[in-house]
Amino acid sequence: MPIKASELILNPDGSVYHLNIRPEHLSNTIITVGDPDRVDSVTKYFDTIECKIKKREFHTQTGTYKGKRITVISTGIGTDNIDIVFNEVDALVNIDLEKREIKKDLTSLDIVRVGTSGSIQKEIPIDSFLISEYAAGCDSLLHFYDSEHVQYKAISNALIKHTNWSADKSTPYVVKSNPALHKKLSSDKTYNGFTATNVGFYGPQGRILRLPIQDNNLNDKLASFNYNNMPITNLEMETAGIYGLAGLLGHKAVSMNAIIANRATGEFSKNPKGIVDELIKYTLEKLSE
Ligand code: R1P
Repeated sequence: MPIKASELILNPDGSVYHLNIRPEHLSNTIITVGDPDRVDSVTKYFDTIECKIKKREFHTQTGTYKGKRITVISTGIGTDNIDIVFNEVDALVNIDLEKREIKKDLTSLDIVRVGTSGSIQKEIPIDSFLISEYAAGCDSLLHFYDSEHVQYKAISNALIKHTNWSADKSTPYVVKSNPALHKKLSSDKTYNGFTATNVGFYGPQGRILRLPIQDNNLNDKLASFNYNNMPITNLEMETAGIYGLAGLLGHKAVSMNAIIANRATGEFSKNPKGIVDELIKYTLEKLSE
């Protein structure tokens, strides 16, 4: 049965609904960034650019870096957008858009997030690079999918117990990076991390401006959690969704974080753009090796 027009929405030119791109616009190696302006910050290092396509917060450019074809896509902020980007990117390679049928031979994409993040450990300083080996999703995205088989339940159960996690909040899910891609992007320049992906920037990450929060000690409890010598290292807003959906769809993913804030010391980078630029160059070099 073909997938109905209401379920897989295509634009009149055959492109997928939100990303606005067609299969020929996509490389099998993808860099995702949160900020749409960061797409140019990546592709300014490219040898060639073959397309630039925008719709809403989703800006896409495909080109080559040292001869390697790479697509850069902005996701905007949050795992709700990750749901859109990952399902549409997957449809571009794994669904025959004319027949509206899942292809027999599936393609596995390499997907690298290049984003910013705040450390919650004193020892992981601002202006460093962190690569997320594991991620704990405090959003609910993965719970909408049949996803038990990609989750690390023993870790999430330990986390729930350690933090005395309120049942009013979505149950955290723990997911993992692709080991081969994690290894390829790791070096002595990267801290290895366990990233907590939060559903907001203020209350959900323990920031208090005017509103009191449900658990004043949540960040301290996350920082003191330790599963087999693996503490939670940093907070951001996409990685767990990326790992969860990549795992379910059969893609390889890893998340690279420029640490621009340290929540334990209260510091913020004096040059966040500079460290993001360094992480972009590092990631492009590693991908082209
Ligand atoms: C919040 O300011 C945003 O910055 C971080 C968070 O994950 C969230 O998307 O990443 P990006 O800089 O990649 O957007």
